[in-house]
Amino acid sequence: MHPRERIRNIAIIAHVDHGKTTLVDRLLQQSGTFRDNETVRERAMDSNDLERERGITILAKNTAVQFQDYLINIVDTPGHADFGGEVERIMKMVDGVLLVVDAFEGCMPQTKFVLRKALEQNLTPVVVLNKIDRPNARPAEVVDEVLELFIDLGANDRQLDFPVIYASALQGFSGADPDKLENSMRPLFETITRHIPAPRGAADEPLQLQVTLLDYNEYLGRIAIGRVNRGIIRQGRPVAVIGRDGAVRSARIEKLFGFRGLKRMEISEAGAGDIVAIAGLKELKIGETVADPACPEALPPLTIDEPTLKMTFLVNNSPFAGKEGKWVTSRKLRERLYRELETDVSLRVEDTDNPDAFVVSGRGELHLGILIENMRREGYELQVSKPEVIVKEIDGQKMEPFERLIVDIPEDCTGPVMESLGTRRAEMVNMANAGDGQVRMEFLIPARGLIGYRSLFLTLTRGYGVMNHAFDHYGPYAGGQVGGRHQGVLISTETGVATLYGILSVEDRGTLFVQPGTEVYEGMIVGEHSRENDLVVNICKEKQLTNIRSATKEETVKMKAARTFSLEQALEYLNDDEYCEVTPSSIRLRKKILNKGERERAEKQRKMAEAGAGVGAAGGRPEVG
Ligand SMILES: Nc1nc2c(ncn2[C@@H]2O[C@H](COP(=O)(O)OP(=O)(O)OP(=O)(O)O)[C@@H](O)[C@H]2O)c(=O)[nH]1
Ligand SMILES: [Mg+2]
Repeated sequence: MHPRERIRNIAIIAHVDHGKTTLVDRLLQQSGTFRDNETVRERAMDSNDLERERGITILAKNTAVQFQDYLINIVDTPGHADFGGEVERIMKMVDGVLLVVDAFEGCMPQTKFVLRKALEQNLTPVVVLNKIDRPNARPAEVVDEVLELFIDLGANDRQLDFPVIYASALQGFSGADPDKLENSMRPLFETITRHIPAPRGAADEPLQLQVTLLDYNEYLGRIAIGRVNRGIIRQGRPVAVIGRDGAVRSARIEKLFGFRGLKRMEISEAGAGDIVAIAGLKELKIGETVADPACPEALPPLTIDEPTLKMTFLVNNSPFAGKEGKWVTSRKLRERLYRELETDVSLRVEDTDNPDAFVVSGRGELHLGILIENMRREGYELQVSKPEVIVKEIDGQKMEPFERLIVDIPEDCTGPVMESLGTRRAEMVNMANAGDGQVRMEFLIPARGLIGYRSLFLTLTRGYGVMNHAFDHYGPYAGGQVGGRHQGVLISTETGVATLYGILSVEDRGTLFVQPGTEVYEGMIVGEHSRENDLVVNICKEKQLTNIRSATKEETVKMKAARTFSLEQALEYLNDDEYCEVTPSSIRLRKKILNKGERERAEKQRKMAEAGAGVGAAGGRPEVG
């Protein structure tokens, strides 16, 4: 058992890509966790497939390193705003945070979000100014920005007294003075052990541990991770588990693990302050307390910020349903969605009147997108609707989520970007001109306004713009239509195979999403119209072959490249009357109503209903003039 005074528990927090996982690599390596001849891949903690493909951390993960006689438990957290719920929860496990800030980019929306949470939990911060090796790094300015951020967030004197370590996680050097850097992470290790307090909690009190993270392993099944709040946890001992509803059940700690580098090491016991993994408690859920059976007292429930975005998930009922996936029924879909709730506490799933449809709410498009991506890889087919922000009623007032948005753009794009954000009801709160042709602007914007904005932003900035945003607060509903897609779409009238001839015949109407040979169905969206209205097209038509020569000529005609969508791009693209169909091998966009005649009838009815409502509203107003 590690003595409590020699334990340090820290979380590494930052905006996306500021180098958290790379920093963990370096800490692991320089603490001698790996053998000299051991080859360890980059960003070793980003262990799941999607994380490696996308180069981002999705799930928080634990590790631990030894420095001198200290055991440092480290939690690597995701930086993307959508996984903020994860970060918040993790803060309950630690006593201090390393706030990593990119020495070039400076403070970003998620830097503020995570720091706010850390200060609220009264954690001890250490600031790591990372990527100091970047040629355009501006450490002095960024340190000022960080200090300002602390003051803005109402940090107390003790918190304001944070140490700053300048570092390059990539190249492995660090130091308290940017001009005297050491070729190691030792200065950072020393700052952690000196500045971050040892965990509190008495080992001689009854056991109490709250499950904060869940993991899964083929051999061990479900693994629960948490910090021993007080007492001692022992392998083989009976315990009481207190559910989130307060119900108490009995269980036994079958296997107990401590963290050592990338591995978990079986241990027989761990005392207050340490972070452990428990296997063999099948039903254990996040937020539950594991306690001494003689004293089953629950720890306070974990509070997590509410979801801000919802989507309808439904059974795939497209004409191609069941062709590509293994799991297609509503029972399977429902089971899978409810199973996700066990590990993802920032997700909500609700049944609807329609047994084939479920409302799924999460923290953003990436959060829900990752769930969909995981499901399609597991063999599910499903359809999803356009993401909608969750509007809440607070004290009788309609409130909607607002995001803090920071854009870095070339100076000459300022006008168009401000105008586009203006129509989306963004309010500028800050603007800085770096003097090198780049401008940074900060906005508060209704989350609605950001749905689908990224592609327009990239067009307006010719691809040079960078945008970053994170949830800021719920504010009064801004009202009216905000954002959305302005272009209509091209819709297939036929079910069949797209031909080169068919595609060429409609190419001047807009941008196609499909290539010759793609199977399409009636009502499927096959392109974007260059105008605002939708247009039906037949891209399956075959040219009447009159002679061989024209047939060969056709083959040599070049068509423009089809536009392809990633899953998140597809979700952003959707309109209210459309679905995205997702299968293990395809992402298709479609109209909810596939048949043109039926679609037009429904549209007419909708317009009539709207006009009816409009007349009613206008009726109260006397006509002037
Ligand atoms: N030049 C330089 N690049 C770095 C440094 N640290 C990290 N990077 C690079 O920055 C990118 C992001 O690094 P990650 O470690 O994945 O960042 P992260 O904060 O874990 O990202 P998320 O988990 O997705 O939020 C990678 O390409 C790293 O190689 C550094 O000290 N210097
Ligand atoms: Mg990471």
